[in-house]
Amino acid sequence: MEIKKINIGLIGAGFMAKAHSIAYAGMPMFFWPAPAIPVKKMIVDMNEDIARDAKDKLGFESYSTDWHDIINDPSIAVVDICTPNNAHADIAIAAAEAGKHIICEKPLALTSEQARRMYLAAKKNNVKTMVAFNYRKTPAVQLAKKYIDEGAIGEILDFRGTYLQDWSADPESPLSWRFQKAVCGSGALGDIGTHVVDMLRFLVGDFKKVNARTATYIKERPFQSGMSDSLGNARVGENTPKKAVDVDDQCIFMVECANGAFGSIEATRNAWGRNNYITFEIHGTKGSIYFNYERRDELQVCFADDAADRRGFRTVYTGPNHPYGEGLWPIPALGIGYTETKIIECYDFFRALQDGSEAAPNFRDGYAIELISDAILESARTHQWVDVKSTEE
Ligand code: SOE
Repeated sequence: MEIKKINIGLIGAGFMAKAHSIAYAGMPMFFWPAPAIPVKKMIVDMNEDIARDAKDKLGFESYSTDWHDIINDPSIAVVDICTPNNAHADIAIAAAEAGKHIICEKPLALTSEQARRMYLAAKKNNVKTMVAFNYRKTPAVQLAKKYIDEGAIGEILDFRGTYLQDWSADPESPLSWRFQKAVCGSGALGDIGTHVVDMLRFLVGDFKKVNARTATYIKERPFQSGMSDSLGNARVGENTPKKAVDVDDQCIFMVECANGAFGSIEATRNAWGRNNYITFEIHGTKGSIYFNYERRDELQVCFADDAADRRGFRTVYTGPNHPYGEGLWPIPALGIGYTETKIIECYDFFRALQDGSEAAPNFRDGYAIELISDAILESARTHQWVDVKSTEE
C-alpha cells in the first residue's frame, strides 16, 4: 500500500522537539495503515550547535538557524512550532500565508490578540492547525469524554481540576523564559493551567464566566538568559543577579459554564511533592468520573444505577476496548506514557490532513483558551466575575 509522505519542518530544538520527533517516528508503528508517513525534513534552532546536534539526535535530514528556511522550502507541508511562546505568532502567520499546515505548542500565543491573528490567518489560508494540548489525548481522558457523550453520568453538575507541579518551588531555581512575561505571556496559568482548561472545555463545555485569584510568591529569581530551560534543575551560579518575576506562580479560579455546570481549577508549579498532578473529578446526575494523570492508565468511575450494595468508584484500565485502543497496546495496563499522548496527537493531526476534517484542539480552541486566560487575569486584578469573550466577537 502506497502511503503519502509528508515533510515536516520543526522549529525550536528543546524538550518539545524531542517529544514531537518521537511521535513522528512512532505514529505509523502504532496506527497502521498510517494516515501519512511524517518525514523529518528540517530542524531549526537559533543556536547552531543545538540545531546540528538535534538534527543527528532526532533524525532530521537537515538543520538551519533561520526558521524562514522552513517557510521558504516548498517541499515542507507541515510546520511544527516548539519555540518559547513569544515566537509562535510570527512563525504561525508566515506558515499559514505560505499555505503550510501547523502544529503549535501551547499556549497558542502571548496574548489573545496574537492568537486571534493566528486563527484568522490559518482560516483565510485554509490550512489545518493543531495546538499541542496533549493531555486530552490520554486514552482515559478520551474514555471520560465517551462516557459523558453517551450520558453515562447524566447531566454534568460540577467539576474540579488541578495541575500541580513543584519544579519551580525553590526560590533559587532560575528565572528562565517561563517566568518572563515578554517571552511566556503568563506563568502557571499559561504553562500548565491551560492544559486543564483545555481538558475541561473538551469534557464539560464552553466556559462562560470566571472568578480568579493569582499570586506570585517568589518575587525574584536568579536571571537566566537565553531560551534553554531545564525546568528548575539548572543552577545559574551563586552570584547571578536576581530579577523580578512578572508572572503568576499560582492561579485558582471558579468557572461557570455555558451549560450551567460549575467548577474550580487550580494550577501551580510550587506545590512541593507534586510532579505532574493533573486531575479532574466530574459529578453528574447519574455518576462521577475521576482522573489523575500520575495514574494515567486508569479512569475511576461511579455509576448511580449500580446496585446500592456495590455502588462506588471502580477503576477501568484503558486498553484495546477503549479510544485509540486499536493502535496502542494489546492488553490494558501495559502502560500509557507521555509519548503515547504525543503519538495520538500526531495521528489525529495527520488524519485531519488526510480526510479534510478539522483537527482538535485547533487554533480556534487555542484562541478560545487565550480569551479564557484574559478573563482569568482580569478577574484576578478586579476580584470580580468576568465574562469570557467568544471567538466570534
Ligand atoms: C512545565 O511546566 C511543563 O514542561 C509544561 O510546559 C508542559 O506543557 C507540561 O506538559 C509539562 O510541564
